[in-house]
Amino acid sequence: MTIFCGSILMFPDLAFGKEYVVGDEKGWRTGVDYAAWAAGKEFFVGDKLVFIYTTPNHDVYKVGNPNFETCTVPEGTTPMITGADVLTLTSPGKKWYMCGQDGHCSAGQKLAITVQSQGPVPSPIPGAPDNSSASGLSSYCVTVVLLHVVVILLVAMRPFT
Ligand SMILES: [Cu+2]
Repeated sequence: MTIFCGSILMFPDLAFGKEYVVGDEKGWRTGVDYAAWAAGKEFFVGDKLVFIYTTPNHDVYKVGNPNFETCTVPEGTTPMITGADVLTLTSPGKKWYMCGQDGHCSAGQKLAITVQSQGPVPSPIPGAPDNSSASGLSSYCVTVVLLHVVVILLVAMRPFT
């Protein structure tokens, strides 16, 4: 258990900041079911979405729900156009993305995801609510490791008789 806990404490970032290529090998284009792609995936703050597509055939707009539903490009918004756009999920909640090229969104080139606030590591913000079981496990691990350190110190400092 101590070794297991030690691994969690030493390598917390292994379980943090996942990168998702939208559509996997199909990338970002028409003819892909992005609802099916997103189904079953869990997105957390700190994860990244990568949109891979041919330019200038496609682009990526981050939109609100009404624009998403109606496939309307929001006025005054600049799309991402590099063909390999990396987007870090910085806040929890529902997120919507669509292609702004004529007819693409209504042909299914749109993605809706829900971002969760906590990854499976302790929150770096002191005093933040800490209610995930994984975080609970890490706290437990910290306690276990600290107890071991205390016991080792006590044994080491015990006067020889
Ligand atoms: Cu497109």
